Amino acid sequence: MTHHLAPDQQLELYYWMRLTRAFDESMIAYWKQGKGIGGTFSQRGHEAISVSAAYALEPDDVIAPMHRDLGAYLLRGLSPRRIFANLLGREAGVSRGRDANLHGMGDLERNIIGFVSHLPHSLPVAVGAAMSFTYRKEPRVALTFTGDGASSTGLFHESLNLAAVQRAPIVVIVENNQYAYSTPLAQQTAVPDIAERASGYGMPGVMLDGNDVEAVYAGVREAVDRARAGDGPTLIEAKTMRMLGHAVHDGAEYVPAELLAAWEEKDPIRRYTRLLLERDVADAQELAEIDRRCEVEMLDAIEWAEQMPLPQADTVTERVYAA
Ligand SMILES: Cc1ncc(C[n+]2csc(CCOP(=O)(O)OP(=O)(O)O)c2C)c(N)n1
Ligand SMILES: [Mg+2]
Repeated sequence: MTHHLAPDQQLELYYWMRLTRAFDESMIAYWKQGKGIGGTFSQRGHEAISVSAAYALEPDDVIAPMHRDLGAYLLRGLSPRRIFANLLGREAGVSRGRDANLHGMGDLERNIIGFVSHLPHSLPVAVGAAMSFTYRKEPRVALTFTGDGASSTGLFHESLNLAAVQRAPIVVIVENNQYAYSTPLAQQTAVPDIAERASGYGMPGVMLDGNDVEAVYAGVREAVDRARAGDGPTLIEAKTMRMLGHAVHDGAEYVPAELLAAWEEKDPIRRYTRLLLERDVADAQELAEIDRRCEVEMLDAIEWAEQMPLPQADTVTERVYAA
């Protein structure tokens, strides 16, 4: 392996994936009790991608996550407390309760660009950030994510074309989860492997198993190193499956049960658990201890967020247009 992960790093990846899953499960259960207010996008199936991509960056690098990248927001230092408070529209939330959602959760002190929209409006912003690093001769990299559906929009093509011709230090990850809301991949593009499109822009295209956390880490790390060395952008396609509906209100009856069952076998956390046990990096009890820690963190986050006040009405126009 080009980039060897030490045992403590492997356990860190496990922890971040577990925390992401614990957050997702708590958030969904909370909404199903009728207590949530904003849109709730399931993360199940995306944990390995969001966590290991963020793990491959330096703190100075800029990241522009999307609505299925909770793992990246957490790993980058936004606490479960602040994110849950955001989902409850509280002043203590990341966007000060301006959007009770994972949308707009930027924090420029942590080099996180707030999510602009799906389809893929963060992409040109991230390309701009990458180009600014070149102009200023800063050894920094930008990384952003987009969906399979978003990869068929005009803005995706324009952004990648510009990134390539400018040799911008950017890594673009398409999280191919087989669906764009209710539209299956085959109905929105005739290209089965989105990574293939990279040659049309003049950049390397890399296809990764998005449910293999170490494979994603290695692939992203290589692309990040290439960008930092001045060798331009990379398009990465990480294949996974959206295991739940588009958001909590969507029962996703349109997804064949056999497809979900096949992907369930490849669940990124279960797979990594098996691998860590096989390698003797930890025993079952140590992993269960990490799981418990995540549950405790989530209970604390929810209890804290529920006690936080809503924004004051007279501050409603503050920070609407800029962070
Ligand atoms: C400009 C715009 N059009 C439509 C929407 C509604 N919308 C949000 S996500 C989505 C589907 C996105 O699919 P994909 O890019 O595959 O990402 P995924 O949700 O599967 O991760 C749609 C239609 C939007 N947010 N913005
Ligand atoms: Mg999709």
